[in-house]
Amino acid sequence: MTVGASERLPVDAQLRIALAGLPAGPTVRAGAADPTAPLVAGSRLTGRGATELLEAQMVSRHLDLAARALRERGLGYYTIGSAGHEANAAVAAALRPTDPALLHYRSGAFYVRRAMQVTGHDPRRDVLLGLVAAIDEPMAGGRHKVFGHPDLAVIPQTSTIASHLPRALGVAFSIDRARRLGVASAWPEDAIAVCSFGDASANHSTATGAINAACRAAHQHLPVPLLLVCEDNGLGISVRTPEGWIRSAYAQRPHLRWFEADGTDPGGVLDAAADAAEWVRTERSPAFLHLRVVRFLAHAGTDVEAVYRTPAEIRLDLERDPILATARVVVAAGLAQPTDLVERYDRIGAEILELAEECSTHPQLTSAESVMSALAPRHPDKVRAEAATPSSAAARAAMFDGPLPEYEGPLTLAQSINRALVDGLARYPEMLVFGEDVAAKGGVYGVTRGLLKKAGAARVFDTVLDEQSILGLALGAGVTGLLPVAEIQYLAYLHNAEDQLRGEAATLQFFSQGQYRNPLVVRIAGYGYQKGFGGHFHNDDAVGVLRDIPGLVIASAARPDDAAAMLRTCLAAATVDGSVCVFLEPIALYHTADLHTPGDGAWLAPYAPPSDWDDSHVALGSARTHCDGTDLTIVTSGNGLHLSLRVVPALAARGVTTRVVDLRWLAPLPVEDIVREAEATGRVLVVDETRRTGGISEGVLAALVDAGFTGSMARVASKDSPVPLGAAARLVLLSEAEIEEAALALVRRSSP
Ligand SMILES: Cc1ncc(C[n+]2csc(CCOP(=O)(O)OP(=O)(O)O)c2C)c(N)n1
Ligand SMILES: [Mg+2]
Repeated sequence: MTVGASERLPVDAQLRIALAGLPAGPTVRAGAADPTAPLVAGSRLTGRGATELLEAQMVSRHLDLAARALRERGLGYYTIGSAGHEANAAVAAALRPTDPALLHYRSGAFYVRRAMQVTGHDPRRDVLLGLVAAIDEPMAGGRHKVFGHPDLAVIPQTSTIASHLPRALGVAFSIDRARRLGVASAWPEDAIAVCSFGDASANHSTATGAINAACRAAHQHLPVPLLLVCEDNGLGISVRTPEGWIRSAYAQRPHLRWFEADGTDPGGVLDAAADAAEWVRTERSPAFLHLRVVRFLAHAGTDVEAVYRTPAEIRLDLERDPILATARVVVAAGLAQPTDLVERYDRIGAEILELAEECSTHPQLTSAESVMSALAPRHPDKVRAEAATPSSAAARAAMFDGPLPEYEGPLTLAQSINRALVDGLARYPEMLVFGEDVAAKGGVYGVTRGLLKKAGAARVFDTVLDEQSILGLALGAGVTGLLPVAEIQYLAYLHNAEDQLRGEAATLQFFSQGQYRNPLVVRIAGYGYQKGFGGHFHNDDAVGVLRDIPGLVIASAARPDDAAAMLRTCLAAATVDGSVCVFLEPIALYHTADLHTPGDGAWLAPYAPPSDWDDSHVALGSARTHCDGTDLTIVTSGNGLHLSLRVVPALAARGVTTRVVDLRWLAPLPVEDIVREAEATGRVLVVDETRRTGGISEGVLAALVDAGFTGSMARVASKDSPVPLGAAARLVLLSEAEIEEAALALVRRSSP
């Protein structure tokens, strides 16, 4: 049996009948018509354009049919199609193949039409290989069915609806920002970003936030060349979009130019898309193109639309087939006769089925290693070399515009991070620092103070108060070639935007085999111990949501000397490997100077400049051991380091000598160092300032168990509770007394 041997689906059968039944057009007179002339005066649709459009639409339709046929035989794994949406091919025709595109999962005809603009590409093969999860699918390599290709400037999307809009905003913003900064960009200077999505998706807060951010930027006269294309089929799976809703929500939106077209009018779609693209390209301002389309073949292969739609409604849609609409134009122009089109349609279908048959034999991924090979590449030697390479003395001097930090004397954690950011700005002309209140105010805690003045408003700037847009900006900047250092003001405020890290940032290399990357560093102030101030949201320590994101780097610096070197390492890892790094900063230690006694200055440290090979870099996943006791190993991080080191003398007074391991990286966890230091004493107390559940201690203890550590283990952690205001905060946060008590108990119970 061949792939397509089963009965024709109604949409397929109906289209063939309708094509055959079109009234015959004028006789074709070879060479008489100019293929480059408009078919209708004033329209951009030419004879050649209409023929190419029809070709792309038919190819896309047959790819959907092949997806069903493959699925039926258990050879394909994806059936969400583009059938009914093929008017989007005209949007591709109106754009340049170098305009970065972030596509809706029903923008298949766009993808096909764009591939036709670049010689040597076979979009049929790309899509079919995706459907069968073949290793040689050019974008995701068998990890997902995506529309994406590095040669076509199509950035692959995950299937979380609307999650690509913040990145699209970021790409649009970065096209012009890269030009302004004079740094290399992945896109031409006059490119525009195009982003398609469904009508139901247009309601998602991720979408509305990104569109709002684009409009706000345009309001500020910032260039945001973003073409938003809403492919409105009136449905979100089974839920109807109220008639006229998209128009009423977006047609009158200030700073968002409105364009619209009906999918059954190919010339109209091309003209509207071309007008919109031209407007966005020249004005560098966002536009919204509303495409009215229909959805054939239900939501996906498993969706029975008869449950929520009437047969009459489904039948009526068939009359609005965009392929039939283009065919009408082609026949009416004398470019082909109806019988030619049926023949062409069948020929394309047969070729695609044959190709599908061949693609279905291609191998899939066969090992966990090969699946994960693209997730988060790590080249520690290159990262080390990159981190240790200073910018020129002149560049540093110009950027610091004052004494170099290595001559400033001992610095606090906040000061060290600040100086490392300045060094980064000197080293990487493509580096941007942005977030809420980071510019003029210099951050809530002064960590970004002075950066605006030093690096200028093009590189250090405040953003809209929307964490999804902040991260989206970073994602778009990263994929464009910039080095974004975004700030999320508090850990609690990452959570509303976390999918931008989880679903988007951390998966891009995975779903593109590293052909697209979004290097980025997200600085987040967090953790507790702010002496009762701020309540839960300013003392949040929920690191579990980060620790379980595959491939994410999580830095958690407690000391000023570690912080500068770790930040430098994150910038280097982002540059070398495209790493996605979260840099957690303990607010309570920002301005801490002392450890044991007031005035001891033991929490201050001199700044190691980037040229100091040993001190200027901290390898990912490497811990630091303080003290060299032999009775007990405390494993900790963040505020836990400060608390634990303060307990060391008390333990010594009780005859227990301690070594304290600062994890420094919560991911990758420094397993080798943990195990070595555990073996050194045979006893491990994990001191976790976060939570008993979902915090850090579970991972550390599991790593010790996995490594076969047979010594004694215990843990102390903060309570599984939000942090209350005032003195009550102390009731749920881990205390020095608890650490001391747990340490002594562990030593007691494990001593002969
Ligand atoms: C954030 C999120 N929520 C829910 C889903 C499940 N889901 C997939 S498609 C879809 C409907 C999308 O409708 P629309 O945006 O109109 O696109 P269409 O499929 O109609 O083209 C839903 C709810 C999802 N993918 N992502
Ligand atoms: Mg829809």
